[in-house]
Amino acid sequence: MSNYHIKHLEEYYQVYRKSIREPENFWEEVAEEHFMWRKKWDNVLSWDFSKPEIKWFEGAELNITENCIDRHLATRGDKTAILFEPNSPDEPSEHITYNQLHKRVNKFANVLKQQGIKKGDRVCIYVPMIPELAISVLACARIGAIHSVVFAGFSSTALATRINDSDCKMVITADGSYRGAKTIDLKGIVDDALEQCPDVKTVLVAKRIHSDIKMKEGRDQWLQPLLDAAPDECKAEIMDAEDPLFILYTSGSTGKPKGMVHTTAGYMVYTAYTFKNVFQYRENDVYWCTADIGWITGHSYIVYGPLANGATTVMFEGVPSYPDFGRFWQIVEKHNVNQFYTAPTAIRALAKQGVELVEKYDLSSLKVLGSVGEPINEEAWHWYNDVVGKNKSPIVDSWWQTETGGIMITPIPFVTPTKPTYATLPFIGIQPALLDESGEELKGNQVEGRLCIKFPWPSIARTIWGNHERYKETYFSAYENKYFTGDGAMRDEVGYYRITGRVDDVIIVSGHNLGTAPIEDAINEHPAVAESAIVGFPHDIKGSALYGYITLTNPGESRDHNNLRKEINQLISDRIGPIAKLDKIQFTQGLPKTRSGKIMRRILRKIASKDTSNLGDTSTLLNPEVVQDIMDNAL
Ligand code: 7RM
Repeated sequence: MSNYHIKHLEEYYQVYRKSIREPENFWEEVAEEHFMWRKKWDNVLSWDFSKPEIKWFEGAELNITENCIDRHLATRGDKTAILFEPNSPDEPSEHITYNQLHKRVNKFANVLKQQGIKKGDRVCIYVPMIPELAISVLACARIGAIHSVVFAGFSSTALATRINDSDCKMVITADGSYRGAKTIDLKGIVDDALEQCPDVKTVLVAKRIHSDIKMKEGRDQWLQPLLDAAPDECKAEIMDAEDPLFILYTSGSTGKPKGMVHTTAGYMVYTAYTFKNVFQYRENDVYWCTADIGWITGHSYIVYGPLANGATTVMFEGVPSYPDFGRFWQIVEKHNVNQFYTAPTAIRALAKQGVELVEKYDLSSLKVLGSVGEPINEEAWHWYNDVVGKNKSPIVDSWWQTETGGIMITPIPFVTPTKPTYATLPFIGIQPALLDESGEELKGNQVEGRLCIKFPWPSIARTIWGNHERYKETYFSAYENKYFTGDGAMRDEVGYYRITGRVDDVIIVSGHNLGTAPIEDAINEHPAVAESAIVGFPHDIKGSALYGYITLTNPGESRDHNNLRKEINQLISDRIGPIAKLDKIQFTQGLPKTRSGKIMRRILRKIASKDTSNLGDTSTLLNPEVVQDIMDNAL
């Protein structure tokens, strides 16, 4: 039996049990069968969560780009590796084959070397969703430079903080970017950021929007002429299994962003293995993840996971709303997309537009529909399942984090029966535990607690760049000998997990622990409601009471708001119980979201508690104007 591709539920349980009983044998078999090693490991795993120190495949040597590119050339040289779909539907798509990708990555790697970048150097990549983004990531990996991709929607301050935290020597960027009908002056943002970054010696600039930009003599260079002149063969640097592959920043609720460090071999094995199974990818399928490569979802499931499997991965430059809200479905039809992976925030935005724009397109190629990033509320789940999936494409609600590197709790499509709002079962090799506040593990089913992981998996982040103490403090100190995720979850009667949200979002009302997700589900059932977010605020008697921020599907329509409030509370009462009724309901124009689409409840909590003197780090906010509006109309 090959453990690599799971095809039915019995097999899942069998492989799962093996992965738990003999994790080292299990991962060793996966690693041996499916990858290209320059040297095999001396030891599969050593770990100590108290330090914490985790090493997978120690002693092994490899280069991840040989696994993602070179080894496919013999059999898949002319197959499309990256299918680039531009912002505008009027611009032609670009098919980059594995042969072409090989050439372009090698050329780029040679340019990096010529510019003095060596193994272990940090390179900041601030590039929009154009092929150069994926290619520069792979070029760094080719020569052993550590890439630090910063989402090209972040401000100059956010960019400067990230460049300086990891001492990047070089920034790769573009003249500008397209985002729907708008263009963004990326190079201008980089110039502003670099005023605070004296150590950056080189800026490479890709041409995308052909805008008239300033180039700083001695620092800035156009990328294309350098690529044109570079040789198209670059020997892959031989890396140790535990050499850092990349840094990716994730913002905490306090303090500066954390530079999560991922290493080479374990990350490769786990992202490849999860990709194959979670999306049931078959040769010649076209796979599309709508995330930006600036997030972990893009690193693991646009670039590394798909390419390690020789897949065709779509890279979309634009936004779901341009030229209209049918753009996603138009792309699915155009490229016959088989696996589609997106976020609940996008699903809710599209659902709000109705079904016409979906039904206009032929979506019959779709086989698997993924969701990631936030709890998917029940209404959005059904809409996705029924309207997009026509009830035949399973919804893969995949729970994971920047820190976990790969998908952790998820259905395997056509294997695990799905259940609305449930991420269902732990993936192969993952050992979750639910803990109560005193740190006691909750055994058995039908329990709710804090989600921890008891045993290392290959793609767990190894440290926070420059601050191992913070890594230990954040993830390994809440509960002894366990990785703490920061999320709350419940386990149902058959052992399925439902993620209820960040633990700091759990609200205790009159001694009852209430997760935000189920309450928001109830509210969203109301036909007038588009989106909602619940937070707690101090209450004399209940300890905490609930404050709801609600956006309406049709904000222009005149409605009796007090009546609406009553109907919403009635729904909550029916679905969850009177304990979960909201004390205050504010109708808002929008909800504050991070640029990766997560609702920033931290800010809503402050507004509800009338504590707005310091809102904390708001630099990752997508729509700051909404915050002012909410503050002005707070109850
Ligand atoms: C992949 C990613 C991580 C946080 C995580 C959760 C939340 C992600 C789900 C989810 C419920 C899901 N990385 N989250 N996926 N919550 N169901 N399927 O998003 O580092 O940016 O965020 O996102 O709270 O801890 S991330």
